[in-house]
Amino acid sequence: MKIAIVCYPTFGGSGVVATELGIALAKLNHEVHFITYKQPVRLNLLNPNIHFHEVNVPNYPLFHYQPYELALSSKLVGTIKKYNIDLLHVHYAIPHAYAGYMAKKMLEEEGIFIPMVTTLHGTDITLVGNHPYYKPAVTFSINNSDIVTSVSQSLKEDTMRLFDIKKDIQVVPNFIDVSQQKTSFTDCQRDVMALPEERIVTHISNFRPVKRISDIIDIFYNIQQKIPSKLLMVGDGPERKPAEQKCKELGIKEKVIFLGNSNEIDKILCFSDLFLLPSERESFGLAALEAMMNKVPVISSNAGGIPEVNSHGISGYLSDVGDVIDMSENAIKILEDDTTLERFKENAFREANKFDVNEIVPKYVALYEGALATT
Ligand code: GMT
Repeated sequence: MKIAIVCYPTFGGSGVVATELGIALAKLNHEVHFITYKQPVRLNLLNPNIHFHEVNVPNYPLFHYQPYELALSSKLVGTIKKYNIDLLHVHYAIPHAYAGYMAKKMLEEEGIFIPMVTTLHGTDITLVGNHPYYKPAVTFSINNSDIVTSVSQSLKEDTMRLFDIKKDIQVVPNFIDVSQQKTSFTDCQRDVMALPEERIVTHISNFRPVKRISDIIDIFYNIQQKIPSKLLMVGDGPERKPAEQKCKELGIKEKVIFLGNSNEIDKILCFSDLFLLPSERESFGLAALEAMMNKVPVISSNAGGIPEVNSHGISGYLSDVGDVIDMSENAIKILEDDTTLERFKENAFREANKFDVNEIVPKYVALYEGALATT
């Protein structure tokens, strides 16, 4: 098949999933065309089946807001025609499903019929898409996609509750490639980050308010009072500065390392002992799954789709949003002895295997085949 993928090229989970999906499809000998405004951060172009087409938006002073949707839909029309693309898969409804629908309609005028699969990722539904300014356009784009998928059962339920949806939504969970887990667990260079007797606690995100960064600092503050430890904060966003300030005020500045955005997530997770994800909302929690694949147990909230990924008492623990005491106690329970930590690490890895690329990508391929059969 020839598949066009539209996504955000940044560090966010939706872009990562779209990129990994494209890579997996290319390995299965499908021809994959990424169409976005920048090369996706995790995309390695050294595969003859992978192509990247940049969407350019010319800057015109009349426009207060440059019309990205217009440029994207035009680019889609051109690329789909030039490469005889069979199917369009857009990740994140806003504005991708909207632009994709316009491209579909323009192509129909020329007698070209192309199915569009829309994957909902989370904030496109629960935060941004639900805003009254966007809601009618998001509802329309979802209802006019040929196939709609969501990354968790929880997100499907949120979508049905928040929007007037006339389409069936298929749940296709996010995935990881367990075979990519090459880093040897004995050669993690953890001494670069911590003393031998210290545990390493990690958080990775875009540092948006929804991640409850302040809770992470509170939880770590409690942990380090009982257990020698370091906290690695990976990523960047609006809550980073306040978090750095809070660490100073609590007197734990020396124990918390802010690493910024990183392309070396596997290396960081390799020497991590625990992952914190106390989010207010989370449709899935790909970062938690990536941690589990690297044998890192997860202390998380029970928001959204996280319970579909992190199994309570097995791969980590779940607590109510904001219950930092419970999260701290659970973290200490896992970290305080080597045997317990080792058990949780093995469990986390075993649970992560349920989301291996070989289990999940065939589900997308089956949906593509179904969509093509009815076009
Ligand atoms: O919040 C983020 O981490 C970024 C956001 C995005 O749009 O990329 O992530 C969403 O999609 C990810 C991939 O499907 C999910 O794993 C995240 O849970 C989801 N974030 C939220 O729902 C807040």
